[in-house]
Amino acid sequence: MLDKILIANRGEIALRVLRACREMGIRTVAVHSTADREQQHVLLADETVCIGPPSSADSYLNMPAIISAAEVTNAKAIHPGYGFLSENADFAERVESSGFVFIGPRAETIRLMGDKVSAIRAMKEAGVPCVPGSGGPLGQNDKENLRLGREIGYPIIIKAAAGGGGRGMRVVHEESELLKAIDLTRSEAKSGFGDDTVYMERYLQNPRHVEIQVLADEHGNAIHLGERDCSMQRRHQKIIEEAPAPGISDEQRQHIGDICTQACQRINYRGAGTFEFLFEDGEFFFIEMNTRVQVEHPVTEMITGVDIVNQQIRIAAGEKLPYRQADIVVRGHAVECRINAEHPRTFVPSPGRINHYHAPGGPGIRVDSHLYSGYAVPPFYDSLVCKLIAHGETRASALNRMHTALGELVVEGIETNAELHRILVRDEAFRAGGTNIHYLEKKLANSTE
Ligand code: MV4
Repeated sequence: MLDKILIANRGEIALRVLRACREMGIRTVAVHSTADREQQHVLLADETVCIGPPSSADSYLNMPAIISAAEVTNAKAIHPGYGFLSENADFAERVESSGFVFIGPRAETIRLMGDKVSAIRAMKEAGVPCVPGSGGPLGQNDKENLRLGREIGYPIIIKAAAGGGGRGMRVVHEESELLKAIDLTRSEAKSGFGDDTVYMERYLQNPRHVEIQVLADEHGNAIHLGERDCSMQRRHQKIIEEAPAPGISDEQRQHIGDICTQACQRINYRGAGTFEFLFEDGEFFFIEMNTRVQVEHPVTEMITGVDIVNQQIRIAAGEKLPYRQADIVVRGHAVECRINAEHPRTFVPSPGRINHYHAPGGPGIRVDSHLYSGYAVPPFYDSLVCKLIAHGETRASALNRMHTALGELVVEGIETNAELHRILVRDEAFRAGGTNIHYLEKKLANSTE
């Protein structure tokens, strides 16, 4: 087993990884910026290394500093968490070539999935249903692009191959706008990502965002842990996630899940991963694959009992998955509310000192947060400060428990979006289940009219 792991992240996920290590008897190294000396995981870690100034570019994205920290502390492996360097193929490569274990997929897999065109091509070949589209990069031939557009049918979405997560996209409603839109997306992609490759898909107008969690070991075994619905979002930031997705039958789950595990075996995937789908009119359409542990992984852990971070570490250590698909049983329903340090109406970040913090509790409640009374939320990073997770035998019970938990939560000294969550968990349409990716933005627009 890996005896010492360096955690190349901060906030709640760094604490989550630290807890997994502790439980497994693995020593921990916390690397942190000068702004993060008081982070809960830094205070709890066996060893700490300051890797740079507050700016992420000089600390959490500073590859030489992180690898040097692994060298001086004699860590065996690096867990990248999410964000920062977690999906950086060059980092994974440098970690491995420096003699450390990267807790994640092979660098070549990260690279394959980072390019959305090659990801879609690989998934299509592996039998995963994709959105009807160009199936490859667009060329410079206007006539050919117009023909492709007509074949796919309008509305169409142009996406940058190097984009993803909502960056570098443009919707085209009619043929007369197509060529201009391709040009614009191309030049934005060039300046934003240094790669002007773009592709085309049929634009789905009212989909839900449903994703499948997978685990694959180095010995050719792969399982899925069912799906999550992450449709409650604003500007590509997820606000609430849940598992299982409302309205998806056991048969549908097994069908799409089996497709994903077979695809993992076909591409020789390793580690935890997520297949992102748009779900519309009962059909799944693959859009992207994430090669990291995700913010919303706890809802899957709550309904399956599988510790995803523990499994990531075991897989990285070369162990075989201890589960076969038949061992995975979905039990009940789980919901996660992301509590952000932000102004409740403007959504502007609200950093500052927490005078008073009180975490909720009770049956079915889990709190993943690095907050404590007296901690100061720095202004330099993501505004996620607390994840409230509620599990219940039914969706209604999980939502009721969440509502109770939100009532107990106290975060004083900064502003948060907790009140928005209190409204959403009682929202009639959300409670009915199956609201789409546009629901929250429409609701917010109506409430400020
Ligand atoms: C789409 C789409 C509709 N049709 N692709 C946005 C983030 C990136 N992961 C892909 N995205 C979308 N791709 C087709 N063919 C709509 C979105 C989209 C979206 C997807 C998931 C969650 C929230 C979203 C918000 C706006 C647009």
